[in-house]
Amino acid sequence: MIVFFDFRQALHAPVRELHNGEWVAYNEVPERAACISRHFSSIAGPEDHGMAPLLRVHDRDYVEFLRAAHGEWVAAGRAGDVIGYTFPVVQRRPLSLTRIDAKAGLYAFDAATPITADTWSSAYWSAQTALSATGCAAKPGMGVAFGLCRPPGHHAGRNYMGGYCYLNNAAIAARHAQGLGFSRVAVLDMDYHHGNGTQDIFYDDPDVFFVSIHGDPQKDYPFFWGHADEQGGSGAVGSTLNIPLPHGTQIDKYRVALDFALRSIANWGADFLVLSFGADTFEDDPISNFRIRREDFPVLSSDISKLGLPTVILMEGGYHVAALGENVAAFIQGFSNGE
Ligand code: OKP
Ligand code: ZN
Repeated sequence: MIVFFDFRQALHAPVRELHNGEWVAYNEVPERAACISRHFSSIAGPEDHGMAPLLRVHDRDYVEFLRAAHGEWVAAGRAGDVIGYTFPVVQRRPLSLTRIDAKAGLYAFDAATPITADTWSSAYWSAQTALSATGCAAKPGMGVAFGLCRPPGHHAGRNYMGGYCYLNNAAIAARHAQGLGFSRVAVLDMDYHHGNGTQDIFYDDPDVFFVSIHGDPQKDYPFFWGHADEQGGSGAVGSTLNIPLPHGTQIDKYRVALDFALRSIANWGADFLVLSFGADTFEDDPISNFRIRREDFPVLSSDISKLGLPTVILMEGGYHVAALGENVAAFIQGFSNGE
């Protein structure tokens, strides 16, 4: 399996995030990517596809904000990471506000997504990693490739960040696959948290099927999205499928949900699969509540490989750093078994 990663993805290192009224150490640490990469003997650097594929998903003003935010923060005399404190929950619209404080709130839905001096570089190369892996999976005879994306992407929307995510790598990959000639692209999101950004980007688009298996948002972040009744906008009803599962879910029930997701993808007639893979379904993950064991991961990936679709696997979450490399390697290994 070819693995893509760029060292600049590890530069982004926010100090802290706001959680339950307290500042806590940032969970999405650079070491996550490092410990995964150590489980692969050869790693390819991504090609630079430039800005165009990013702008097929994200608004230009949002991308410009991401790129310039930390510089504007420093120019305003601030120290530390950019974090907003005023969020427009009603009548949000593209105001041409100039204060960085205002923009930091306009373009975010939470306070878990700080911008550092290196965030743009890391997010940009994470997206390039997704693009290169997609191009590789799309080649006849290749079948599957792994983009070691970090920072992750699935919570980021067209013009907002959130949940440690800035650029939506999976959505950028899906649009890229379309550009390479695939007309029925499915996104399967297996991160513990619902991929609200990816869902939002494709909600009214009948040509991309978004399926997510995740912790029930009644109990878990991101709370406001990922409920079973969210099935796609008018003109695209049925092109979103949400499968929320309760705390404590183990491999047996998870596998039933995955089987349903895979049959739905096959019935929809997918010709390319983007897999948003989070290892935070692991039993000891510090911020999640499923009970998937290390030996379960290759069972899941083996099930997915039986779809027989060209597949790009993109890294999302997974926060038990000591076990993360092994868990991801086990998952990737199960995929390769069928090759
Ligand atoms: C990102 B991904 C932890 C509370 C949760 C944000 C979670 C983002 C998860 N202090 N805050 O989907 O793995
Ligand atoms: Zn997650």
